[in-house]
Amino acid sequence: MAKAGFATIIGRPNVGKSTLMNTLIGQKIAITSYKPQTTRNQIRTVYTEERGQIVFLDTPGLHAAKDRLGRYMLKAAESTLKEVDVILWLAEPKLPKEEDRAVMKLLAGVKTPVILCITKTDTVKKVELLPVIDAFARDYKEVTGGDPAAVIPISARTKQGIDDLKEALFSELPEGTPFYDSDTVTTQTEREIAAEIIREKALRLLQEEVPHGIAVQINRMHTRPGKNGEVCDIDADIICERESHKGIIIGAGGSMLKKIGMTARTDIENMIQTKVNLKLFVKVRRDWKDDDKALKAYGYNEKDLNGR
Ligand SMILES: Nc1nc2c(ncn2[C@@H]2O[C@H](COP(=O)(O)OP(=O)(O)OP(=O)(O)O)[C@@H](O)[C@H]2O)c(=O)[nH]1
Ligand SMILES: [Mg+2]
Repeated sequence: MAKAGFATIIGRPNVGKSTLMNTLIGQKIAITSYKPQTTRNQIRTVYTEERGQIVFLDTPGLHAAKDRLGRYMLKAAESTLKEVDVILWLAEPKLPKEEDRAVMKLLAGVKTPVILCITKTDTVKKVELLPVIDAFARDYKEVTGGDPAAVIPISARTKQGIDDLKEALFSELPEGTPFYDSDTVTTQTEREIAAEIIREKALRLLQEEVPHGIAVQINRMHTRPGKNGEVCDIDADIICERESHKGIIIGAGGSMLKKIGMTARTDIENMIQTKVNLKLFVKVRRDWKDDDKALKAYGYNEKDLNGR
């Protein structure tokens, strides 16, 4: 009988969780960027092959939350730990720091098996990697009193170790029938992915605190017949925290907003395989990251969080 189960991907911000999930499923669903705290929600994807089905949960990086949004993000990650069949914990190929030991303390409280992935191995030499693996194994034992189910060095960039990781994942999953159709790749809606794509471009193009204060809301997404095939009209708001941020997002003569719109449009067109007419508006909503109603409106609703 084939295997079927849930795997959550956790770790510090920016370690490469979303990149790894995209690599595992062979498709870009979760947005990624070189800035920490890119992912804000649970992103569910589905990987199906002969051995069975793995439902992946990509989660926000584990960090010290400063506002309601931050606490929501932490909950989105931590609430998955007890609900899944296996925890995929990602760490950088550097000797464990206090932040890594904080993750170990969190893991000490759950019975779910843990696969520790030392990722970005393309950035270090092999001789540097072995002491890192040893140190993680030793600290893990010290903090949790147990051992990880497996320790696997990988690189999402070169795909090294990905097959070993899949093997380790399947060996932790129970036998069972698949949860989703074999052609399901994600449970995210096209609207949700479109909003995330716009936020990704803002994260990549804007500097410092501006992109971290942004939320994206799709107000309209509607496909109609055009002159040369179908056209999808999308109206979206980019919400920011300050009037000064609004100016930066719009840019001189509207140049920044145009750049965000153009790059987002190309990605959305590739996703839905339809020509897109994207209109972006910038709005200021002060302190939305601490406003319960605003958080819910922008898709950060605690009620929607569950591990499976
Ligand atoms: N060299 C190298 N870079 C990587 C690898 N995996 C991810 N990255 C880079 O690391 C950065 C962060 O990647 P993300 O996938 O967005 O990280 P994340 O853990 O999801 O980050 P948050 O959502 O903010 O918690 C990006 O610049 C990636 O290109 C890897 O295997 N090798
Ligand atoms: Mg991420």
